[in-house]
Amino acid sequence: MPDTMTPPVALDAVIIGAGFSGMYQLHLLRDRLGMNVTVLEAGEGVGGTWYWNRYPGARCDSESHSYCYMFSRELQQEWEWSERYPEQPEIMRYMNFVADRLDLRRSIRFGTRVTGARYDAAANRWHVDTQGGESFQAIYLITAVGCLSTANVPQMPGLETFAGDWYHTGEWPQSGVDFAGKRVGLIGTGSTGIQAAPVIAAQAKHLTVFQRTANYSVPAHNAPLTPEFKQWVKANYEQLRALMRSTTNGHPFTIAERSALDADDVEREALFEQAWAKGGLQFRAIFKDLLSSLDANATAAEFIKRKIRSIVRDPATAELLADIDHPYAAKRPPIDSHYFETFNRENVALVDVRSAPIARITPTGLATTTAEYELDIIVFATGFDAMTGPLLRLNIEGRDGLTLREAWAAGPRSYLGLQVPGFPNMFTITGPGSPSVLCNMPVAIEQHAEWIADCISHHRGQRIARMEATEEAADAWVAEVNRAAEATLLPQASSSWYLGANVPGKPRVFMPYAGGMAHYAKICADVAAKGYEGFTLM
Ligand code: N01
Repeated sequence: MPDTMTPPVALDAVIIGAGFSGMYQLHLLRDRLGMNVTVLEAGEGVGGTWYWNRYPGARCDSESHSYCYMFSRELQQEWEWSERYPEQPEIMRYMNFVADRLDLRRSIRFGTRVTGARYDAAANRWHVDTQGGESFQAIYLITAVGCLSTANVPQMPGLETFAGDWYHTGEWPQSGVDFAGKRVGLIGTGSTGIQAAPVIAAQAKHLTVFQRTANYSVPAHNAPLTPEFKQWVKANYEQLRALMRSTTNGHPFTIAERSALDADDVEREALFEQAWAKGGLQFRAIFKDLLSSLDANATAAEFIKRKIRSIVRDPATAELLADIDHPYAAKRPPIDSHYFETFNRENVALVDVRSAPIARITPTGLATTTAEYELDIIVFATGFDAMTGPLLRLNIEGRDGLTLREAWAAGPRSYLGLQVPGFPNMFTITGPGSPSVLCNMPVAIEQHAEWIADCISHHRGQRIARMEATEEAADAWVAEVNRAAEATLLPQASSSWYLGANVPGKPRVFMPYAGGMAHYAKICADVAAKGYEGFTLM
């Protein structure tokens, strides 16, 4: 260490990230276990993904009464959501409310980006370095970096020559973007592009949506919450919490027990209409087998395609939007506020960049292989280097010099999505191999943060200094993650970020655990009950 450097700060635990997961983990370790903990956060405030994703229309697809912490009755009773789906600024207000209420800020270093973390076996300590030159030492390293926090900006030749402005939705300027009078190009039709398009179209002079893969979407039917509903949510705190923890995907609704194939055509259509009128992610739950049977899935797919054709007036545009190449919900299903209706506006055009791909960005816009488009602003709604990207960019080095990048060269490999062999005392909240993105995130996060806190508490009590997942346990878990995925239609969407297929060169491995949140939580509890089976404890 050069003389000029200050000695590292010695801690019990370093947590990276102050979003939903980092904030709760801090509360558990500091306030429940009395540990000396620091959270390192790149942003200038709490909020994690919501701090950065400020794009127009940014709103959570989980319903607000379930998109919040449920570990504390007091927090739930004190907070009141205004709309069925919380908008980004309201989520930020909520996160700040929690940070204040739990007095979290004093343990968080904002504006502090982690550039490296190295395990020192002799000292049994993690050394964590930051961009600002600070150094921290801790027994435990806990990554709370989210699954969708590393922007994927496609390598398009000529981007540096573009005379206008360009933005990725996941790194949106804090000051916002003024679209008035501008010709805007929006690349990407995932959940983000589908949320942003209607809002940009209402503000810009002209919007061109560049679609490579057409996508399903179901109306959100967002609306202000009624006083009766708000009261019901507070009165039913325990029931809601228990329901969310007992379901496959952590949402406050259960999946129907009937098959789409058991209903006759009239009955099935009526049920889909009912689900469409209700809107939101619940659409998937109207039949039990939409994600397990291709035939059942086709009934939902055809229903949504008929809806698209009935909404979009120009037949050629409608055909392009309904020309969807994967089963419904095999990619994360978007929900929208007037997305398909947006294509009926005079100032909106849809361009198919599957048949004629984007060739380059020009100084004045964008060129596909067949045409040129003049643009003042380009918005990349092109997604993320999901799940592994946020972890790999931390430059983590474990035991015997093994880097996480080397360990995951063929794709992520973990035990329960919680620990990686070769990386002792490192925990990955909602890491690859856990249900995370297939679940309502706060539910997945609470389960992980609680399991980690219980584990650390147990080990401190038993004087266990080191915990590491075994190679055998990780191999068995990877096999289980693959088995669970294969039991669903999820791997059938070939361009899905669940598979890493959206980032050129990324290994194709189905990353989240598709066996269901409640089932997964039980597996984790059993592992703990059996004395942390599958981990080496020293
Ligand atoms: O990203 P995506 P997203 N040329 O990867 C296209 C969560 N989320 O930011 O499918 C042209 O889904 C790409 O095309 P293709 C949610 O989990 C949550 O929309 O690869 N197009 C696709 O259309 C979601 O799933 C909320 O052919 C290119 C799009 O860009 C996840 O974030 C709200 C391209 C990327 O879609 C990611 O969603 C919003 C290229 N070179 C998002 N490269 C909540 O409500 C990519 N595309 C919580």
